[in-house]
Parts: sequence; C-alpha cells; structure tokens
Amino acid sequence: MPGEWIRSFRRHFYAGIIVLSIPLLVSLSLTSGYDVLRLLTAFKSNYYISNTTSNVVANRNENSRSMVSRVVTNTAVEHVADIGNISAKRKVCSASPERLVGRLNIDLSDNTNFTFHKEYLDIISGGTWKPRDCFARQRVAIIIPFRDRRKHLEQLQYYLIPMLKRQQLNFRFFVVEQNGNNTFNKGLIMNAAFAEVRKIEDFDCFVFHDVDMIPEDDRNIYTCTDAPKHMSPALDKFGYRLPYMQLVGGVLSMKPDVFIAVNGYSNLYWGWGAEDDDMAARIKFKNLGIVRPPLTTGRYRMIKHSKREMNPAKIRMFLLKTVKNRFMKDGLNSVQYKTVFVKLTPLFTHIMVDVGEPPKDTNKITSMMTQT
Ligand code: UDH
Ligand code: MN
Repeated sequence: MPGEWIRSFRRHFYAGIIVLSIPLLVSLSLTSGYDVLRLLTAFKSNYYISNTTSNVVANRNENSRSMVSRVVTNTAVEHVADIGNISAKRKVCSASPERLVGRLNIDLSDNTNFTFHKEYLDIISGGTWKPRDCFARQRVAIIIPFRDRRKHLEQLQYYLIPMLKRQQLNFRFFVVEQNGNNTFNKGLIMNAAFAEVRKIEDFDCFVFHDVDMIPEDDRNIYTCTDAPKHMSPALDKFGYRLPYMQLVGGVLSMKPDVFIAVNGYSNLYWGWGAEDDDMAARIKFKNLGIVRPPLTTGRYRMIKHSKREMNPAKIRMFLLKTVKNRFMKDGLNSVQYKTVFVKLTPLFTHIMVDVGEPPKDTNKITSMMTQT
C-alpha cells in the first residue's frame, strides 16, 4: 500500500535525523559550550520576556553584576574592561562634569511634547543609561512612587533624564505603582520597590523621588553621600526655603546600607502625610545626620495638583510619637506586598505591587503601637 510505505519512510527518515544529529550536538556543546551557556544564562539572568503574558520578569544575577546583560546589550567587551582594568580603559567620570548648564529652563505648559526627547534615543529599555566615555561614579536607582500621575511622570523624565546624562551617572528608573484604588501608602510601596530592585540589580545609591518634583538646577548631583541626602531643600511652594530642619520629603537619596540601617520607611502611614517625618526620625535615632545641597542648587518646582486623601492627624501624630520604639520592627523587615508584575518600558522599569487595604479599624494601628 503506498500510504503505508510513505508512513514507514517518514518514520525512518525522522529517526535517521535524530540519530545523525546526536554527534553534531555533542561536538557543538564541546567546542562552543561556553558560548551557548553564556547566551542561555544571558537570557535567564537578565530580562526574561514572556510573550504570553507580555510581562517582563527581571531576575537578579547574583554574582557578576550582569556581565551577561551586557552581552544582550552588545557591550560585553566594554564590560569586561569594566571588571578588569578600569583605569587602563576609561577614567572615572568627573565629580563636576563639564556639560552641566546650571539653572534649567523649565516649561511645564502644554506647548511641549513631553513624550519625546532626542536624549531618549540611547536609553535602554527599562530606563537604563550609562556614560560611554568614562566610568560612572555611582549606579543610581531612581525610585518613583506612583499612581495615576502619568503626565507628571512624563514631565519629570523630560527634564531629569537629560540632566542625569549630563551628570554622567549610570542610572535606572523604577516606577513603583500601587495596584487598585485603596488608600495610597507611599512608605510601604517604597519599601517594596527597594526589595524588588535589590533582586534585579545592584545599585550604589537609591533616590526616592516624588513624581511631581521637577529639578531646576543640574548642579544638584543625583548621587549618594554616606549620610542620607535631602536633595530638595528649596521648593517653590515653600518660597525656596527649608520650612523646618527635619524635612526629608520630596527627593531623598540614601545608600542601600543606610536604608537598611533605618529599616526603610514605615508601612503604617495610609493616606497623605508624615511618612517622610517618620523617616527623618529614623535617621535621627540612628544618628546619621542629613546632608543637603545649597539652597541655590537644591531647587525644585512641584507640579500643581490636588491634595490626596489624608491620614487622620490623630493617627499621624500618634505614629510620630512612637517612632523610636517601633522603627526597627515596622519597615523594610516587615513589609508585606504582592508583586503583580515587573515590566520593562522604554523609559522605566514598572513595578506593580498589591499592598492590600488599610486596617478598617484604625484602633488596630494604635493597638499595634501600644504593644511595642
Ligand atoms: N503619589 C501618586 N499618586 C497618588 C498619590 C501620591 O503618584 O495618588 C506619589 C507621587 O509620587 C507624589 C507622592 O506620592 O509626588 C507624594 O504625594 P503628593 O504629591 O500627593 O504629596 P504632597 O505632599 O501633597 O505633594 C501635598 C498636596 C499639595 C497641595 C497644595 C496646596 N497648597
Ligand atoms: Mn506633590
């Protein structure tokens, strides 16, 4: 029967192919096994992009800080130089880069198209950039707590990205969004962001940055000092003066070890207000001090917006009175959240977290504190 003959031919044909390909595969894996392995780990340890969910899961490469990720971005050779002999190849970038322009010309009116800037062209997906001609002084993660402020985010990046490039920093933007419509908890999602970012990549410096704070001077360098640095002491809405010495709200940079030392932010501030004052108290109790740029360069404009739901003053005050006994238990080490997704977008890594809802009974918060 011709049908049967064709079927048997097919069977033998496929079996033949499998048998013949075995020695081929073996020799391939012997000769270029290293390359194949490297390529595979590149995809595994950098960004694994799943088409089915369109989500991007970013894994941390524990040992070498993403040598393989540079394979993906075609700069492997350069990175080998990075970890090999830095000084032979490139100098560390200057602490006061030449390209700085000083005071910026900020225009937040609708005449500008904030979705495009020619400076975006060499930003790597996920919001990463680093200088090519020198070795960045710090690897900086910009953490932006976010919900429903798309226009502000566009305006911020429109000014901040070119500025960070002029400052010759190796930076990456992380936008951490609170899923759903429950009361916003900025401290909690900053802790979640810190924990998630540490699984993805190593950074020397974390800058916690409100989405609506537009820097007005590029001499305000986005790096970390050993002590926490409050980068926004001069804000337009406060007449460009520091309203009180303990203010750390707006833009705050911290080395990761410092953030860990203060146990991050409190997770208990639901709604507007005082989570930053709680942070200032943590910094005080750890005797870390606060560094600030001069008022002439630490200038920001806050984009106008309506006030969000407030945390009742009674709770805020109560919490602020109890920082000392609470802060090593309430913070980074007790944060609870679910990661909904981590996605790479052209200008930032988008981390969506679910933090549940605030306790229905506010007495729960106060009773938690009396236990301490
Ligand atoms: N945030 C969001 N979405 C929200 C709430 C907060 O993205 O719905 C983030 C955002 O990064 C924002 C930051 O949290 O910049 C701080 O929140 P906020 O801007 O509401 O806090 P702020 O202290 O609010 O700026 C003060 C209200 C100003 C009213 C001005 C009246 N003179
Ligand atoms: Mn604001």
